[in-house]
Formats: sequence, structure tokens, C-alpha cells
Amino acid sequence: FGKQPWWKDALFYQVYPASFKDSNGDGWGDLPGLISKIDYLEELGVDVVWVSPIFESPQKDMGYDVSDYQKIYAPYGTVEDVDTLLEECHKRGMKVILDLVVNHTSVEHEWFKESRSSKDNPKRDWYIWKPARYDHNGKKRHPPTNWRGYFAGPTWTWDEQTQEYYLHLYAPDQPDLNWDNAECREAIYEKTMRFWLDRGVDGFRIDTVNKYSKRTDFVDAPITDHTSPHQPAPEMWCNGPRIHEFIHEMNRNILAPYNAVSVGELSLTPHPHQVIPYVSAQAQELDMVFEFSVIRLGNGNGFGAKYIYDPFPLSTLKRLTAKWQSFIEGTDAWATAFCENHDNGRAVSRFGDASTPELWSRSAKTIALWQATMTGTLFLYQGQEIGMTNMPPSWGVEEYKDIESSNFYAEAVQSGDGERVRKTIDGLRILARDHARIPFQWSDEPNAGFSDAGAKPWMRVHDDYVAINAAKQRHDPDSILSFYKHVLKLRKRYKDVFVFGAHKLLDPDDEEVWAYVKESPCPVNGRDGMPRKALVMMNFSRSERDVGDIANALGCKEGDVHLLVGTADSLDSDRTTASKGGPWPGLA
Ligand code: TEU
Repeated sequence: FGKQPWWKDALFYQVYPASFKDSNGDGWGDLPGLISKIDYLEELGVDVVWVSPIFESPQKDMGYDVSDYQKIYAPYGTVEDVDTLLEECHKRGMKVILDLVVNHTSVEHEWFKESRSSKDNPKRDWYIWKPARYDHNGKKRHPPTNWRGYFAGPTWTWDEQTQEYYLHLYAPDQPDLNWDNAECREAIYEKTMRFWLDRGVDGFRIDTVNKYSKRTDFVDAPITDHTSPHQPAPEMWCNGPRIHEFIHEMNRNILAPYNAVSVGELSLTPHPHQVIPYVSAQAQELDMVFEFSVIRLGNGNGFGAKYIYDPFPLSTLKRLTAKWQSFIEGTDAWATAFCENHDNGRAVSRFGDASTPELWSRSAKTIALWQATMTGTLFLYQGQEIGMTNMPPSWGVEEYKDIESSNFYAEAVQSGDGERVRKTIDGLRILARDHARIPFQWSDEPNAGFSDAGAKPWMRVHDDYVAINAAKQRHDPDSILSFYKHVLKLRKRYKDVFVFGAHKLLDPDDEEVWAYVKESPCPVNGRDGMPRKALVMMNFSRSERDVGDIANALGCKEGDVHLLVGTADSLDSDRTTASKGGPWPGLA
């Protein structure tokens, strides 16, 4: 299957730096702390470390509000610490990508300070300014449109000094850059990307990559939420008229010359037809994208109800994944395999059952097998490999620090609707971004070994850190961490099947066992040069299911497949099943 770029079968690992490792006891994770854990990442089999934003920032949105792209937020360390991180990773054959946040800056960024200083400032047009609208009697001032942003508020904020509104899809502290301005785009390429590529960074995870081109008619969105003055309007700014021109320009000007790897965050983009133009080889735009159909499962419909949890049957997951897989097979385009990140609840709490230690362990291993056998480039999120779980339901809302959580909660309280408040709290307990941001659980030492014993971590350490931590699992052959290492090796060893293989979902109506066949795209030296196949079976239920029965029911006769993997008996036995015949050794 020919020469593939290095990143297609690489293992990426997302580090949320504030919560990974604190080296100086200030309760906030930092770069020296991350550097002290590179051996841990290497041992897991990580090829590429993705570091969420570490730049100078007022931290209104945990660094996704950058005030200086060439400085490091002091509690994380210094630019020289980044040089050390690069050096330490590169000497181990590992790479580093940074989080590129260029849909917006912080209000504290010099560019915005100039832009807001006067209407005729040369950088005025680097942001999106619009005059107010007034009632017919000219009394009441209104924003240019009725759009609702991602953090439960309007997308416009009035600026007294120049008497205009500016656009922000996220917090008022995150004004949107105007990508329609060529000078602004040039500055983004030169001042945020080239600076880090020249220092040796290997590429970028590109934040909100489909939002840079907005519709320029700025019209009101239809009223769909009668409880709010602001209406969801992602169609006004997702996949806009010039988006492919901009991303292609970014590719030609900066990504390609540096051979930088790129993965774009592409939410709310109908796939496959609207995703392919971002990632097809001939597009010369991005290498990969994150497609969110699967990870969004359970989110309430639309912006207004995001945190009104919408329970889903497993079959939804399977149907979505089948569709997702078909889009990958349909082209040489590449999506990514992932089930966690810093914007979502923990997978074992959402897609598994963490209610008892036994079920928690089996669930986490089943999820590990799911991820390790998925087609595409695999991304893990810190803590997923040891089965870190959502915050305990007993914790109060004060433990939810994230702007998105607190804004949705405040909006529910302001609505005066007790039922909505209750549902929002229930939704946050499953879906909140905060669950992924509590300190990494390294050991059973105080503060879970994340920070010094006397320190007060910026977020509360999980109550279960004594039972769930990396040190406890590292040498335990039955641990989740050991299982991840096991199935990650399986993925690498049979990458033609698991990374590059076609995916055939077997029984979309079975609500308990999720089974699919993966087939290598090319004849290998297996039996008679036939493509290699694997039957993957995962029992997401508590009932006993027999491997043989399933295989037969699925029409997979013995010898049909060369590798049988799965936690198919039930969540109560994580035995992985040896292969049945075929040229391959069973799962060791
Ligand atoms: O998220 C982009 C985005 O679409 C968010 O709405 C995200 O999907 C949502 O919060 C999920 O609950 C990126 C970053 O990943 C996120 O952390 C930032 O808050 C956001 O952009 C603004 O930079």
C-alpha cells in the first residue's frame, strides 16, 4: 500500500499542559514537568506530542485566548523550555506539534489594542467591527446580528471608545481576526506559525480550522430558541465562502515549505462531502482533521441545549462510526481516530461503565481495543491510557472552572427554570470539558503526584487517585495501561489491517456487541497472498456473549479471519482471544 507519509500510522498524544505535571509546586502544570515525563510517553509508544496552548494569555479560555504568540505564559515556563522539549523529544525520535489558535486573539493582544484604538487605525480591519442597529425610534441599540456564540452568549460586544461592536464567536475576550484582510493573514503566517517552525516545531493542531471565512452578509439567524435573545448560527461562519482559499494559502505559504504536519479541528462539517475538500491530497490544505460525529454523542441538540444530555443507544455510535469509516474508505482522505480531548468528558464515563472497579476496567480496555483497531491516525488524550474518569457526581458546580460550563450553568440559573438547571447539572456531570482537565493521576502520593504535597492544584484532584494512577498500573500486567501498550503494539504490528484497513461493520442492530472486520488493503504474505483480515468484537454490555457464537452469527467461519481480537465474552473478562488458524500468531 505504497509509501505513506510518516504521520499516518503515528501515535499522537494530546497534553493539556496546565493539568499534566507541575514541577515547581505552584499548582499549575508546566513545561519542565512535561519534559520530566517524556520517558513515560515514549514507553507508551507515543510518536508525536500535541501540546495545548502555552502562549502568553490572560487565561479566560485556558490559553485559547492568546495575547502574544511568541511568548510563553510564565507559569508554563519559557521559550527556552520549548527548545528543551523539542530537543528531548527529537533525540528520542518523537515529534512535537503546538496548538495554533488563529481564529481569534485575546483582547489583550497588541493587534486588537491597536485595532480598537480608532476607526482609522491601520489594524482596524484586522478584526470584525460593525455599527449598531437601532430601534425605529433610534433609542434602543442592538448588535449587528442576533447570533449566539459557543459560550452561551452573544457574538458581539459594544466598544464605547469607537462606538462599534466587534465579533467574537467565543468569549468577549476572544475577538475574531478578520481573515478577509490579506495583511492580517500574512501576519498570522509570519508571527504565529513561522516563528515556531523556525524553532523546530514539527507542525500544528489547528483550532477551529473551518471558521476563518465568515459569510459577509451578516444577517440574523432564524429564531429557533425562543428562550434566548441570541440564536445559534454556525452556518454563518463554518465552512465559509473563502475557507479553502485561506487554508490552501496557509498550506502553500507555510505548512508545505516546512513540511509541517497539520491536523484541523473541523466541527459541524457535514461529511464526507464537505470534509474531503480539506484533506484530499490534491486540495493541498490539511493532512488530517478531527471529525466530531462520534465524540459529540450525548450532546444536546445545538448550542442552546449542548449540556442537556441526550442519552444515546450504542447503535447510534455504531451507525455513526460505520458512516465515518465509509467516508475514510471512500477516498485517500484521512480523518483521525479519537474518543477524548480537552473539550469533552472522559470516554470510560461516557461510552463505558465506571460504576464498579471491575466494570470500569473492562470498559476502559474495550475502549482501548476500539481505538487501537480504528482506521486513521490515532490520537490519545492524557489520562485516557490509565482510565481516568469524570469528576465524582458528588462534586459541586464550583469545581467546574471552564468558561463554557460556568456560562451554560449561569444561563440556566438566569432562566429561572429549575428543570433546566437540573438538566444542565446532569449534562455537565457527563459532558463538561472540565472532566478532562483535572490533574493527571501519576501516583498515590499527595496531589496524585501531579504537584508537591503542599501545593493547591488549580483544579481539584480526583478522589479516586489512590486507586487510579499511572504508577500503580505501570508494572501490573492486568492494568489498563498495560492493555493500552498491548493493543498499541498490535496496531503497529498489523498496521496494514488496523491503520490502513477497510472497516466492515457486521451487525448494526446488536445493542451489546460491537463487531467489525478489518481487512488489509493489499495482499500480504499471509495465506496465498490474500489480504489479512481481523474480526474485532467488543462486548459493551454486562451480559455474557460467546466468541464462537458471535463469529458464526456474523458469518465468519474459522479460518476466514487470521486474527480474532476482542473482549467479547463480557465486560467481566477482558481475555483477548487467540487467533483461529491463519498464518498469524494469536494475540500474545
Ligand atoms: O474548540 C472549538 C469548538 O468548536 C468548541 O465549541 C468546542 O468544540 C466545544 O467547546 C466543545 O464542547 C476549540 C478549542 O478546542 C476549545 O477548547 C476552545 O474553547 C475553542 O476552540 C476556542 O478557541
